[in-house]
Amino acid sequence: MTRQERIERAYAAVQAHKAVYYNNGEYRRADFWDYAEIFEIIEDLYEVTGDKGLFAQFEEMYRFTQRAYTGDWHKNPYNDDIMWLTIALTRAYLYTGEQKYLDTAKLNFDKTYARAVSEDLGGGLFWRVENQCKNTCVNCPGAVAAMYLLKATGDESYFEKAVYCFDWAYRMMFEPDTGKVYDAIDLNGKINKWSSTYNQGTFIGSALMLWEKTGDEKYRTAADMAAKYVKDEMYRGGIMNNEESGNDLPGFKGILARYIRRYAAMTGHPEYVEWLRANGDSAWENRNSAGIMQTQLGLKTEEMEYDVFTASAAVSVIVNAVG
Ligand code: 7K2
Repeated sequence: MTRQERIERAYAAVQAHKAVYYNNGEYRRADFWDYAEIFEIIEDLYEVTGDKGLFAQFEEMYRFTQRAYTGDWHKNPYNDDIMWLTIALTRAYLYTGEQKYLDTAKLNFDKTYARAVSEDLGGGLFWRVENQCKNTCVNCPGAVAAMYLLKATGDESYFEKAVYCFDWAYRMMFEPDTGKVYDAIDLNGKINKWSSTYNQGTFIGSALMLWEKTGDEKYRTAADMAAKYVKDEMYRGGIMNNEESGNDLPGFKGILARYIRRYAAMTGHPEYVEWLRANGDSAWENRNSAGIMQTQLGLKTEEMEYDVFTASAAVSVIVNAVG
């Protein structure tokens, strides 16, 4: 397939998902962080195409966050949710220069970081306001969010925060010899060693951003190992055909896809984009009559209504497979 054909397929996948789920400026039944991650898919489409026509949709999506969550998200007890939406809004600022996106992102990152950070369990951020566990899904997105805020503001204190969150994940949640990223640790010190596509993805992403900034090979090697683990150990280079059950697992591989694209581009490893393409091709062949794809990328999509986040995963894979 040519690059142009891949771009056309990416638009077709986004449009099919919008046709089913988007109405009146909102994605129906998308939760706070589902919304943030769907927002990021539209941003990925901008990154791979440079199409400024997408900015109107950023604005619509921003307006929805204001209507639904107001400008101050502190009522949401999930610190991770706020990191995800910070990432989406800071990216929107970096592409458009629209100051209000950055103002909202910065205010919410700052408040959330302050309430989540502690020295317990070796440092890092708590997952929720009850302060019961520290999870990769808040610390790696926290590091990514801080690195985007550094780019947006030039304020080096965000770099220190990114290092703090990532180094915690590196020390507590990572197996340097295999590249496996764990999920979480609770206050009793019990570690959940389960690995998932989204945690591998944000670990790779935050390591890459720190490598780009510092040139420190520790970060590059960490990204290499985590990328290798997800492609070669979790999936044996094949089709991602799991994470189909659970509230939010079905959307996770969409998060991985964007960081795999960047990994391939930044490190000169085209085989990683080829892997995304094989996954995207399989999903597309398995789409239903509405152009919707389920999250088991190797299985036929039924003629039924899937959850909006579930159905976004393959869209992200196809968008990011443009490379
Ligand atoms: O237990 C955490 C995390 O460590 C684990 O990986 C996932 C598995 O579940 C939660 S994180 C999921 C939350 C994200 N924020 C919004 C919440 O609605 C959602 O439960 O799924």
